Amino acid sequence: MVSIHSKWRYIFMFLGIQLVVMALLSREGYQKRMSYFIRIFRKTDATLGRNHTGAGLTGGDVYANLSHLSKAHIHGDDLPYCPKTSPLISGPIHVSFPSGLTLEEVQRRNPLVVRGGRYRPPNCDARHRTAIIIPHRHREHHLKFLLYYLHPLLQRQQLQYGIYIIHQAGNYTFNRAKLMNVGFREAMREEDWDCLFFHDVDLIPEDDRNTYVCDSNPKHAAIAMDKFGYKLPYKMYFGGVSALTPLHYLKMNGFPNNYWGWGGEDDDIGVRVSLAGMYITRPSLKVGRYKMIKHKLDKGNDVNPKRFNMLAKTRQTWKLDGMNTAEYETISWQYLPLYTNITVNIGTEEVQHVTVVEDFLHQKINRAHSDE
Ligand code: UDH
Ligand code: MN
Repeated sequence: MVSIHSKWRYIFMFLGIQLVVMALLSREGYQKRMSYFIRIFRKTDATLGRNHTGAGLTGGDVYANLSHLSKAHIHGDDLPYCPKTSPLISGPIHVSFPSGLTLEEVQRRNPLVVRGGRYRPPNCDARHRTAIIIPHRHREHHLKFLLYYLHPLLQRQQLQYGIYIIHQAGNYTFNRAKLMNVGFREAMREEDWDCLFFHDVDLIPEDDRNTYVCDSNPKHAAIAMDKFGYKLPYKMYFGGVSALTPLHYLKMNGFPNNYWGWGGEDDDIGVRVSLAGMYITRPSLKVGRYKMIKHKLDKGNDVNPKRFNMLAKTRQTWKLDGMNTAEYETISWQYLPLYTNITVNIGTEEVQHVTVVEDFLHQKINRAHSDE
């Protein structure tokens, strides 16, 4: 028989445990603590890279499913199509930034990637050809990590792909959107890509179900970033990583060329999508997750104070400024082992301004002629 005394003891103990659990759950960051405990129990699972525990918890090793692919397979004409959903996809990926990583190590771990950062699945014919366009200057450290995670992720998705770094030459103010226009033109000049991913260098995908394939409308892929609490910051947000077909890109006249410095250009691009009669598609919050490598605002990329005024005029400017007016000078083209580097002189604000104004006048004159 249990005495009344010890009965109460059990009741108090039970209530006490409940209180501790409730306190844990109600405090900010409880997910982290819970995932820590869960990880202890699931340790063997996680190291195999087959962790399906869902977003928010730990992820698997991005290289886990790739070791059986080998150079022994030869790209022949008679390869079957790859399956519609790749069997190599496994879900959440563990992302961390070990200090000793080198490009040589990334190269060693990606033996099937060829000159210029190209890849084709060795044992099936890819259903999709995707070019990754990355605007870049002085972020070699971030690039190394992106390549470490992106190469195996794209291979897991059985894509044919190529990675292009569009490197802005000189020290003049950075211009992210104009570099994207350069990337589009140069990549399409080289190959008939059916999808282009415009990708910040510091965003690391955390789930390989976020496929690097285009939709019927422009797709915003980086929907849940850690820096925004894994939520979309606002409905029209189109920054970080986005995917467009060549047709989408041309329909909206590409990206603006005249946003110098930080901010505004991604919203301008989002507005262009709807002005061109399209809409933004997105993966689920669970899948479109990215970690941003922490950094400060770069030298040469000060916040652009004109961005709000410019944004207010997108409706008037999008046809006058974009892919049709992107002027630049390619300085060098290098096929490196893990990517193609295109160094480009994109000029300065004044030059571009004159071009846009001239273009505007030309159009006016042409219109006046055609009205005659
Ligand atoms: N980029 C470069 N070099 C530069 C500037 C930008 O490569 O000097 C590229 C790079 O691909 C980067 C992208 O442009 O990922 C976007 O620039 P960003 O990373 O500076 O933009 P973000 O919105 O900046 O991440 C936030 C400013 C951080 C301030 C943090 C203060 N707490
Ligand atoms: Mn950033």
